[in-house]
Amino acid sequence: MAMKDAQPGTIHLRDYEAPRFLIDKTVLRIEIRDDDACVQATLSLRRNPDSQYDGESLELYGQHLTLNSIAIDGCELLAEEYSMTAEDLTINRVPDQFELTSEVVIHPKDNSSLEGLFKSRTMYCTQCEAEGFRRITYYLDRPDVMSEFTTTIIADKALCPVLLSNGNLLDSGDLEGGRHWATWHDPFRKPSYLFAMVAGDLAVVDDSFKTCSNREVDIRLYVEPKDLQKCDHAIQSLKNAMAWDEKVYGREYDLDLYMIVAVDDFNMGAMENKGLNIFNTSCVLAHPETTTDDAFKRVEGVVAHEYFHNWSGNRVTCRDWFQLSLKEGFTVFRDSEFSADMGSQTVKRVEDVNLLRTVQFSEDSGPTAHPVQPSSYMEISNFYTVTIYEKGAEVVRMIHTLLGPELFRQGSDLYFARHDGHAVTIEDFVAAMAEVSGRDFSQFMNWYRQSGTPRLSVSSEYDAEKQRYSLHFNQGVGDGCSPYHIPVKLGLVSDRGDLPFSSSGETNQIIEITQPTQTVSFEGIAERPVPSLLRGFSAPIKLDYAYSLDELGFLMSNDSDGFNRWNAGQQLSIQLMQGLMVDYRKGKALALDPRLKDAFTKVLIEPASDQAMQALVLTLPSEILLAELSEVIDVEAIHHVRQFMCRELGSALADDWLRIYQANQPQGGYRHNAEEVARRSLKNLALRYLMNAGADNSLEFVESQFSQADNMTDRLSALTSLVNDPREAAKDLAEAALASFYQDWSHEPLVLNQWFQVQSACKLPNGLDRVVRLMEHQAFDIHNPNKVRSVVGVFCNSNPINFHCDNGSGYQFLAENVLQLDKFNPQIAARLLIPLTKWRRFEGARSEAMHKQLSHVLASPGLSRDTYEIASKSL
Ligand code: B3K
Ligand code: ZN
Repeated sequence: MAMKDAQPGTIHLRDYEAPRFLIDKTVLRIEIRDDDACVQATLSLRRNPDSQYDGESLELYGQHLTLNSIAIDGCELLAEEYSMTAEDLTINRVPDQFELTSEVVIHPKDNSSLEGLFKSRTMYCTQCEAEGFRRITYYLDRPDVMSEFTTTIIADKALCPVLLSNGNLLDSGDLEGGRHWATWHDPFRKPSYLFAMVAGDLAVVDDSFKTCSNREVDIRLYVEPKDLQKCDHAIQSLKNAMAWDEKVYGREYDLDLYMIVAVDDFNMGAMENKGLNIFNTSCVLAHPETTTDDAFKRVEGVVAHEYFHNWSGNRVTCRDWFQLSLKEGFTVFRDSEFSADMGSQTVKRVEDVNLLRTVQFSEDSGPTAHPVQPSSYMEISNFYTVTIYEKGAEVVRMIHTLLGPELFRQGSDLYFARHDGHAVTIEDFVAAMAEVSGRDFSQFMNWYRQSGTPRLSVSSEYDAEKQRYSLHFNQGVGDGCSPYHIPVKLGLVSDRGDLPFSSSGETNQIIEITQPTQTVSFEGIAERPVPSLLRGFSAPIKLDYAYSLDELGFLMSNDSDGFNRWNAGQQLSIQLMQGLMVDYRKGKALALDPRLKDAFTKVLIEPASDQAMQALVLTLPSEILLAELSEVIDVEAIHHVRQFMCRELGSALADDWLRIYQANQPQGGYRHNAEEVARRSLKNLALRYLMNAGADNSLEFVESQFSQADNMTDRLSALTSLVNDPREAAKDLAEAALASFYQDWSHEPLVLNQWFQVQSACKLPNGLDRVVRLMEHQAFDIHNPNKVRSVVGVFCNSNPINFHCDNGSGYQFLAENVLQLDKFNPQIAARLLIPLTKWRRFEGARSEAMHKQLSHVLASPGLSRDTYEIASKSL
């Protein structure tokens, strides 16, 4: 809805009211015509016995619909019997039980919001979560109205030979004039947000999976014919996920058919529609020649995520959208455990925590912060956030940590059994966990209801005489904030390894912090240990403990917890870089602390059992993380100090990097397995350091890797190093490499996205000019969200030194693009605006310039509800 003068209203959790009517059956007939589509809906409605409502009117949601006719029990309604606004249709008087039929016309070809029924390239497809179904027909478009759907699709047979919807194919046939039809029936009741249909000219890859009860499930992956070679990884990931969910959660797939359709124009990663997932091509297609190892991982994770939703989201769904994290937090936790099991636990944990600490902590301390269970919203699309997803997953992880795997499984079994086929709340989920464990989760609920990242300060005390070691915990509980229930997994590390706790004989213990201040003492501790706190990142908090640099170096090599070994290294680098930032601001010469060099050397010379971990330990914290940790963000200081460290570590350890680079050259052709992925990541890190150091032969290495690579990981890594190299000699090489890369891949949209990303993220000066030119490139398309994310999104989120360039032109660029996008795709526009909302974190001039552009956005006429909400909350 365009916001003219009226401000969009706010919807509150406290106002939740059970639906006044229910829809037992939904029968749809969707006819795709040359210029539009005609949707006939037959809904079996009845009064909801659980509703207090005793009035006679019925209100249905509907947007951008042209109504042709509407009837109750076959009786056409007269104009005075109903009324309409831009967002709903109200029938003045309805019986207690009746059949409502309606016919509307919609315009998929003009639907650039990519919500509801829209066209992506040659294909028609839908996206209904959260409130897109109301753009298809008048409906009780809310998740607690669950219905049995039967859908007939009619379309031109030559243009759209494939017609799909949820569930099973009932029947199909030909019609006159080269048209045909197909009828699908989904036996599982579902909310309208899980409805999907697809019509297009698609190729299919067939496979099957035998479930634990020996049922054969057909797997079908629909793609454009040119992408048929890129399906293996997604299919294998799906089969792995199906087997994993049976083993770990006892969840079997329920239909005989599981379909995935890949589309190019999609607002997010993928959508878990019952039996018919729709995926952004970027999250399903993978082939070594076109796809990096990171993208392979993403495909595995997203395919699993959508599959796991079949239980956590579809069979048991959300009562209302305030419960979004009920399905998203839980499902992210599930997919993250799955990915960890498929690869390395510690690597996956480090990746997740990096995302949480950079993006989620930043959201949680800014103007769009919200609890995992929000209490209000203007536009629900704005709430598909890292808080709902990643922090939500961390909260579920804490429940898992508190209960242990067996009780957690009993809790999830109870949850699924008790609520199967229902729309429920976060409280219902936690109640199941409380019931099986006999634990009291009332204080724990603060994790769901309060926003902000808790800070836990810890200090230690050792009494040598009494052999007692004490830890004092203090949760700095802010105004109006109640203390959290924080599980802190810890160990005590000495020169001889972890000390056992006398209470259990174990070397790990989970301490539950519930008070604002709390002291925990351990007896029988014969020497002063170094505490290893928050092992495995057992709670999503900021932990303060005054580690000395030596203690961090010690933990880096001696902690038995892999995550904390990595974390100690990160803290060590962070402390040193923060010190250098002070020097930089004072105009002092920078110097590399020998302790970091020593720590790196140790890691470099030890034969690593896990090269992926080795690479992560040797990777310095990102500029984005350093910014997030700053009181006031000094973009230049962060950039220059980090560049300095990369250069110094590169040259100080050049021999080691060279040895690593050479020792890990591919042997015997490309393979995609955990070991080879790890090897590539370490090798490419070594190449980056050699390039940073400006090593003599590094340009030769990078050039030959670029031209000889037999996979996209190595090729793109070389290209990235080349494009970011400040040396004069690298300039022409980089230009040539970009040109030949484009030549080779101009027919592959997903590869071009990477080509765009490398350039948008380039840290060399004049970044904005480059990005403006990229947007004029023939391969750029502002209507394709992947392209917008690759160019504008990457520039504004991942290229701070250029986005925040002195004259404020980066901010103006972003504001202009947001306003343009807002006219046709509000969801993407609102999301893109986020970097400007952080204006309070920057110093004077930048802060003002950002504020000015944000105000300009808010003052612009006709803003969408999406963009209005983000802008107005941030000023
Ligand atoms: N449930 C979808 C997200 C829908 C976003 C709507 N704006 C994908 C997922 O989380 O699995
Ligand atoms: Zn999800």
